[in-house]
Amino acid sequence: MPGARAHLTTLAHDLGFEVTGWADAAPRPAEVAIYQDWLGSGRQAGMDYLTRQLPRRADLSSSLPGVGSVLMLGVSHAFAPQPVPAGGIRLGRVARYAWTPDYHAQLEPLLERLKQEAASLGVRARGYVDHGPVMERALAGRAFPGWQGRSGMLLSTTLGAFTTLAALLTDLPAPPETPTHPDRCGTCRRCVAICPTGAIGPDRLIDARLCLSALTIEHRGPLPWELRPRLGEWLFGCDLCSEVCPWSVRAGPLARLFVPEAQLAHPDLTQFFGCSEREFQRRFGHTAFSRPRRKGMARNAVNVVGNDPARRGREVLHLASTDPAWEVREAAAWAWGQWRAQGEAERLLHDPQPEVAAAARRSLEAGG
Ligand code: B12
Repeated sequence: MPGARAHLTTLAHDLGFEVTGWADAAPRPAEVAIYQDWLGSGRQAGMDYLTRQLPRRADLSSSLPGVGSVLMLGVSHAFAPQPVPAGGIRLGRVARYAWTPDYHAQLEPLLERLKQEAASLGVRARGYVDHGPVMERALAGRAFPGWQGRSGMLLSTTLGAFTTLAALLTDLPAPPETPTHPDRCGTCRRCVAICPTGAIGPDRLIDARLCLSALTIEHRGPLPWELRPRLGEWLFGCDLCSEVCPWSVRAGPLARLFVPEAQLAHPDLTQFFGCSEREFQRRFGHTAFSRPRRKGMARNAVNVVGNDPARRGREVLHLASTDPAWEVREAAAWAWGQWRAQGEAERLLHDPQPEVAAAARRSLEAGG
């Protein structure tokens, strides 16, 4: 249908997407090979769903038969700093994308609206945001004025790195021309230099075993001992490689569609303790914190407090020491060690869970 592409693009902007562009949906063996190689090297850590997605990512027609072109959509989550609410223990940093209620839930209805509009034009469509079997960055790199930066982030010339992506697969034919967007990283290596764990490879791909984002959001169980100090103040996700990027600095805090909440930017750490998983989900189910679940957030909170140079947040460590989840008590045993609080660590020597007792021993030994 003539004009369908322009019509859908206009609607996308009206709905609040700030960057849009069309990409050819044809398979790209070179990108599939990069992905396969990344999976093969183990850099996907425990995210097995990424391996299962390989065949569908490689061929988008398995998700939408007859797919010809993809409308790529970008929306800014570049927020200005939020005020710290009064009360509670508000330590640690949260990645900006989680300062607003879960973006998947916010974008899915907009994708549905685009899909309905497409249907009214006789176009079949299917929307995805984040966890779908779609190489979002690769497609966005073809569709937007942007490129895959040295940090691995898709950098938009207008929005910088703080750009959430979404994709609308359509059975419209491939766009007539696919412009090429030059790499504008130049000699800049700020993102590589700031990463505390060296997670960014020279091939611009991330080793999720080291990435602070993966460790605080996706990793289950105790955090690797040697990486705990390097997590520093990160409670949920990490924005370091995005915030030092000159393209993000230049773009500034321009988010419009997503609205930040100070309570999510600076949560009271005590909220992650003394409640059941069900209560936690009732409070945070609409936010990104629901992914690591209560015990993941409690573990991360303990890590933040353990790393706090001013030793604030003692109450968090006390709550953690008697937490029902052994992973949280294990983190407490480490954190007391960081604080050189020998007496507190000693109390955990007799914990019924062997991993907790072992962590307490290790902490005490490290403390001399
Ligand atoms: C798994 C995943 C993660 C993992 C692994 C990260 C990674 N970089 O691979 C973890 C948990 C670590 C993670 C972290 C983050 N993520 Co994430 N993640 C994903 C997810 C679901 C898949 C990514 C993937 O397939 N990785 C595998 C690698 C091999 O693929 P790739 O990086 O996309 O690169 C492909 C192509 O671009 C191309 N390619 C690669 N290098 C090059 C180089 C050149 C020159 C060219 C031309 C092409 C090219 O080949 C690759 C294979 O096809 C995507 C959503 C999606 N469906 O794509 C979100 C996504 C990439 N994540 C996103 C975000 C926001 C983040 C965080 C910033 C969150 C945070 N603040 O904590 C961090 C950033 C870490 C970083 N520097 O990349 C956004 C990124 C938006 C953007 N502007 O780039 C996405 C797109 C989600 C979304 N819908 O907005 N993430």
